[in-house]
Amino acid sequence: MQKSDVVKKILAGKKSSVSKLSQGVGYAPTNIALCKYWGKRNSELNLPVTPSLSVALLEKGAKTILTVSESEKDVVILNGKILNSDTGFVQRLCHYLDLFREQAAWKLHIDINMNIPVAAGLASSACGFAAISIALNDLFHWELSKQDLSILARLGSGSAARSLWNGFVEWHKGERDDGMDSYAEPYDVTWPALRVGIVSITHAEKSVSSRKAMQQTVENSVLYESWPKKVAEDLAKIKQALRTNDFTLLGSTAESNALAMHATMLASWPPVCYFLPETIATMHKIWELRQQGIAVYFTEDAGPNVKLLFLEKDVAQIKQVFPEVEVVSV
Ligand code: 2P0
Repeated sequence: MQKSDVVKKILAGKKSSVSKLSQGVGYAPTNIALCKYWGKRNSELNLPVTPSLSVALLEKGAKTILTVSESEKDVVILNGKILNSDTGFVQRLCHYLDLFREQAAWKLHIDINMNIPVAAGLASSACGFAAISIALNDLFHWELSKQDLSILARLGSGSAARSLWNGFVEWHKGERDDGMDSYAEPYDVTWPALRVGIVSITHAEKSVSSRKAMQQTVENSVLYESWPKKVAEDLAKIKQALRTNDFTLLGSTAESNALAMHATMLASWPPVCYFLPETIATMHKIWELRQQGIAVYFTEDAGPNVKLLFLEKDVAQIKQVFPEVEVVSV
């Protein structure tokens, strides 16, 4: 089963033709997984080995405007700058758009504005591909459900399946070979006092893509076989924490889940280590703060940056210890 077969299923009876200068607009928030997605059962369709659960960051994300153009090729503009067409990011986007072109009939200006660094472990591909799927739906007037858009976004990047909604979102792993049951849905609780603090260690692009790191971990990490069990336990605990507003359970489970994910990749060969010395120093600072009775936990993705989890009442204390932290509501 190819990506294009899934697109055909979802777009059956819909048109993908437009006139020049038509526009489509999409916005998607970025998301931070509290229970991580790490490993695929199908890498063509980005079908995960396990379910995962994330929280969207309010006001952090990607806005994309697609304009049908007369150019001979797609032009990608990121935060006002035209990107070179042979960068990995542009090639990935253009291949994704190829899935929706009928006889290459149209080319696009793809104008993306993102207020998070690209490819530094802050889920830029998640909000990027979700925003593009929403903008395509707008451009072509497909009127797809969010469930279908979640599937289309997943074909661009797995974690993009979760970026269609604000708040807490669960991505079901699904069982089917065609992935039509592997989409995300909101987990319907709110937690207005929860805060995410972004401690940026570096904005540099990561040295190993999460895609490659994930594949290598599944293929040769001796610890990977324990990962699905860990996720099943953590997912249940996180849902319980969300239902009962139990911050200690939420924070400790999310932190433990992230560390277990990093342990699986450290145990692969060649080893994958996204931590920099400053990442580890930040982790120790957080553990010290907890010793002092401050309820702060962390999570980390495929990059060296650290995301703190804490409650609104502790914002001042957290800012004192981490003056450079960017505090985001969820
Ligand atoms: C997540 N990450 O759940 C996990 C945790 C990074 C660490 O999803 O190959 O860019 O496009 O499906 O979604 C990053 O991987 O990978 C990711 P692809 P993706 O957020």
